[in-house]
Parts: sequence; structure tokens; C-alpha cells
Amino acid sequence: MTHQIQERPARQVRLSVITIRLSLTLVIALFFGVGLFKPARAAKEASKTSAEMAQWAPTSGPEGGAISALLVYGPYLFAATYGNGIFRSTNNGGGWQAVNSGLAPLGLFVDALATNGAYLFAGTDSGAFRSNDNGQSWTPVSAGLPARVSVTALVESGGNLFAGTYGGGVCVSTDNGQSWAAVSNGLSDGYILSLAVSGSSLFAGTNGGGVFILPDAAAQGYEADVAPRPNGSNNGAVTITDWAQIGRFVAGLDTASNGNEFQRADCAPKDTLGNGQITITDWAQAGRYAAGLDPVTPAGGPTNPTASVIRAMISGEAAAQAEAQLAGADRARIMTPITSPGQANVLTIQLDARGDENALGLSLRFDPTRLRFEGATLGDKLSGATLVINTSRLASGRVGIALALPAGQTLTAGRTALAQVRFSAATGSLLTGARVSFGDEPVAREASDVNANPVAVICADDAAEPKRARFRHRSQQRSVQR
Ligand SMILES: [Ca+2]
Repeated sequence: MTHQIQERPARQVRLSVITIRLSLTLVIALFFGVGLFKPARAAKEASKTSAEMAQWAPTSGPEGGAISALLVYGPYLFAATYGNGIFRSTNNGGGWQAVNSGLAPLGLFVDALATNGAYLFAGTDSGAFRSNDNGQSWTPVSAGLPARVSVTALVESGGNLFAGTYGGGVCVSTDNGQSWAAVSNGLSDGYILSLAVSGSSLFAGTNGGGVFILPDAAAQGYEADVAPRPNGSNNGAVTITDWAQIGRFVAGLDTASNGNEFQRADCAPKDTLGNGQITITDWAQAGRYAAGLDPVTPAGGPTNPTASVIRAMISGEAAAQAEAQLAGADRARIMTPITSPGQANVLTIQLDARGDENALGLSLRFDPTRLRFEGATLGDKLSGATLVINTSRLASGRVGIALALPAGQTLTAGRTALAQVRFSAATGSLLTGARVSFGDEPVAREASDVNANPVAVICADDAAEPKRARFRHRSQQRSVQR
């Protein structure tokens, strides 16, 4: 945030402006009101009954003083007041009920109302409040908001919630108010009175500084800045904890929320700020940001997994299998049969490395009624690498493996043992004829080069009784988008 948070000017100033504006409005209304009832005009309108003419009518209240905001939500009409909290009507204002449970006593000075999904939000002189029961009860959600400033405006854009504050600029929440982060770079007036959304743009009306535009409101934060979840540190620093968190997304141990978190996590390819898929290359790219090999970049790119990428994964897998069959040579063979149940057996995953690989991901499939996964360790020559195992799918015979060298480092060209995976025989089973093959769930097969570009690999695994499962590069890179 570039501006200083200043002490708030006296509220009275603002109220007196409102008072003047109201009285002007009254004068204008009176002036035109007189005109409306000129005889000539009345004759022109004679065919319309008075009920058909546009005409205001009072509702039954609420008896709450200055109404600062109105919101329609489902069957409810909400009226926020400055001093008496929030009123709700279920019959278009025929009756009003105060709904201030949790709001009183601090949050009764309400400036703004907004919704996002099933949540209602109120901006008050004492921070932000949230309700998930149609206003029946409210809880404060101000973590990360500047202290002692009013929330004067609230809008939703792309699933993110934006709060305008009086003296603290604009803040964004990507988790429905659980946490907030400042998004005020370039905002030279931090006294916000109004917010509006148009397409992907966010507009902020300030107290004297004019109207500011944030062109891509969905793009909050920085590429690969994902820790701490869900907003990242949002300060332009991408560190090893961000890299580790992206490793967890890649390995399927955590799932990035659609929207801004996905946008930041999907950071490769770098040139397009992502491709709608969080894979090994994203991990490698996050490593490059964390190591300072690439300058930290404002977030952008896809906000959701894209269907075309899912198709590409399927066709990529089928293509790799077909090509592996043609190539013939690099079939995997089944592990050494184990004759005594309970004794572990080691499967080595090998890669015929080109020498520019930085990170790899893959999954193994096995018959859980015959094999039990016991663990995996890095290959002997990869002691500096990080190995992440996803064991959440063992019951369905799947285990995910992701490994990465430190950013900027590569495998040595030639045949490399990536990992040793230990299996034992499931209870009452022998291993003879048991098979292990490559898969894409929970971790998609992909290798990343040192610059976070995908590297094509063939996973050859179909033959019976493999001793080693092998990764082998195809001669040319396969495009991720097919
Ligand atoms: Ca990506």
C-alpha cells in the first residue's frame, strides 16, 4: 500500500454533505413536482390513471434513521442504517424486522451491503460482518482489514470480495471474508466511499481524489505466491514456502480454490501466466520465482482448470502408450516375484534423462488386492531433491509421486534412478504376476525442464513382470495444449 493510513476526518463533515445533498434533492423534487401538476401536462396524461403513473410510496419504515444501503437477496429486502443496524423485510417493505444479532453493539453503523454466494456481508464503522443465515445472525470478519477504519463499500467480482475502507484503501478477500489483503497499489486516495464492478474492472470512488480503476480485479497478488493460503503473502515475495505449497497442489495433497488462488498457483507456462492446469511445470516455475531466477510477476491467466487441458491429458496418455508400443524397447517388467508375503519388494523408476530436467511427476497404478504400497525414497543420486508422495488413493490402487530438484538444477543426462518404490504382498497374496503401471491420477505424468517448460516423456509399462518402470523421452517436446 503506497498511501499512508490517515486518521479519519470527522464523520460530521460527511453527514453535513449528505444533509445538503438531501435538501437540494428536496428542492429539485418540489420544483419539478409543481411542474408535474400543470394543467396542460395533466391533460396529456389523462389517459393514465394515477396508479399507472410513476409514483413513489413509503414502505412501513424502517424506523431506523438514515438508510445507507439497500440489498435484495432472494425473497429478502435488506435496509442498512447508519446507527441502528440492519432491517429485513420479506414483503417488499410492508414490514421490517431488525436483524442485528452479532452486529450489535459495535456494528450498528452500517455503510454497505453485499452478497457472495450464500453469504451476506455488511460493511460498518467497526469492520466487516458476515451472515450465512439470511441476516439472522452476523459474525465479524475483519482479519487483515486495517484497524479502526470503516468499511464504506463492498462489491463482489469473480468470487472475490472487495472492501472499500475510509482511510485504509481497498482490500480483497478470496475466502469470503475469512482473511483480507490490501490491494491499494496506485491508489493515492485511501478514503474510499464507493466501489463498482464493470466486467473484469473494479472502480473505486474516493473522498476527493476522483475515481480509480483496477483493470483486472480478479488478478490479485503474484504468480506462485500461494502461501499462506488462501491469499499468499501478497507482498511481492515468492519464497520456498510458496514452492512447497505448489508442490502440494501438484501432488494433489491440496486443491487450489477456483479463482484467484488457482490463478496464482497455475504459474506455468510463464509467458501465458498459466494454462489451466497445475502440474510439474508449475512447481518448477514456482521454484524459479522463489530462487530469483525469474522476476516476480503480478497474477494473471486462467482461474479454473480448463476442459481442453483435461482432454489433452487423456489424449497425451493414449498417445504416449501407443508410441511406447511402437518403440517396443522400453517396456517395464514386473517386479521380482516375492514368494513370502510381507517381504518388501523394490521397484525402481528410471528415466533416460536428457539432462535438462528439473522436476517430474507421475502416478503408479496397482491392484490393491494384491499389492500394498510401503513407501518411496529418492534415487541415490537425487539426495538434494524433494519428494512428495500422495497416498490418498492407495485404496483404489493409485499412488502419486512428484519430485523436484532445487530451482535451476538439472538431472545428469543418461539413465537415472528417480525413486525406489516399495511394495509388499497384500495379505494372503503372492506377487507372482502382480503388475504396476504408470498413471495420471492423482499426479499427472509430466516432466519439467529447468525453465519450467514441459518435456515429453514416454512411460513404458505394459509388459508383464517389470523389474523397472522407465520414463523415456520422446525425441520432440509434446505440446501440452492439444
Ligand atoms: Ca500450469
